[in-house]
Amino acid sequence: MLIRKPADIVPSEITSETVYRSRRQWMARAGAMAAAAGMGVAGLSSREAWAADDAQGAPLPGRANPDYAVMDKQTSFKDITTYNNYYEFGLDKSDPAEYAHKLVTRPWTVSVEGAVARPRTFGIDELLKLAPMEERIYRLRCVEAWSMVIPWVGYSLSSLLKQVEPTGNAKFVEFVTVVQRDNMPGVRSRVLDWPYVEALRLDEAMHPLTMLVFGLYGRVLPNQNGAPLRLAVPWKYGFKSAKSLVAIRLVEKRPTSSWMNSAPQEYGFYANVNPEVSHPRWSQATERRIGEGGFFAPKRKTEMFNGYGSQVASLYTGLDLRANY
Ligand SMILES: Nc1nc2c(c(=O)[nH]1)N[C@H]1C(S)=C(S)[C@@H](COP(=O)(O)O)O[C@H]1N2
Ligand SMILES: [Mo]
Repeated sequence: MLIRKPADIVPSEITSETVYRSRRQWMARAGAMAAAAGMGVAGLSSREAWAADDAQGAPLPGRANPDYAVMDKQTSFKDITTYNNYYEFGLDKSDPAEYAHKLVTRPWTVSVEGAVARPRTFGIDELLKLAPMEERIYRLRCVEAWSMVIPWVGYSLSSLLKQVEPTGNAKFVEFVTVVQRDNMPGVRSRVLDWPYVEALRLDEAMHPLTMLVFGLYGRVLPNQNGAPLRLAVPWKYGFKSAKSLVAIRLVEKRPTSSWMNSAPQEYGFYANVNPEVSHPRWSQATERRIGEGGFFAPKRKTEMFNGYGSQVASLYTGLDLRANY
């Protein structure tokens, strides 16, 4: 098959391909939902299918990117959207799914600022059109020793960063997330300082694996997963993947993240997944895959860099990964 370069594809073709894929994926998922409900595909009337569609969010298709797709079984939509960490909505895994409907996700802007030649505030609709949407299947490994496999929809963060032209002084990238005091019951607690802030080294932020995410399972992100946009940095512990971003700052000095601030001996700047370096209170050698057979299921061995070593290990040549946890 002849595969054309993106430059050879005219925008009208991209639009029709997107619509086609959207429809095809939507039909596949409507089929899956009907099957899950014990009906045939034909058993789901279009009215019911569209109602289910509403309940799960609008379609947001992405072109499958096989270079960034792990082969592990994907975690179910239900588990991905009901077992969450989003402390602004509470500390229990079920709190985000229960309370995040209060999050106001429109209008939404993201200010990209600091050591850049062209600082700019982007509206969410601009960001949705900034680069072609891709579907990438990533592992997410939480520092709490559980993991999931999630089909994200979005594009490389580098596509956005290139637009603002980082200057020579840009060494780190700080990510600031939203605080909506009246809508977020968790921000009354002082477990963390709000807003939740995370950061990466510039080369980590520019790595193609580092993803700006707008959707999952072919739909716009549910609020509890970080709507309307969040990070996915698959070789690091999940807490680096900040949700509901409002500002991205390019800076010269290494920022202190919320987690470093709250417990510096437990959470370092790098937070690369590393089975050989224990958290002070538990081992990181194994993990529980959410949805896999409950309490008695055998644990999986955690992989160095969460299995992404061939792509990212070179970022850390010469760095002591025990000291730089
Ligand atoms: N703003 C914000 N982002 C956040 C968190 C949070 O509490 N607040 N939790 C982090 C942690 S600890 C993890 S494991 C992932 C979980 O993402 P998920 O709920 O979509 O699986 O989000 C990360 N991003
Ligand atoms: Mo986490």
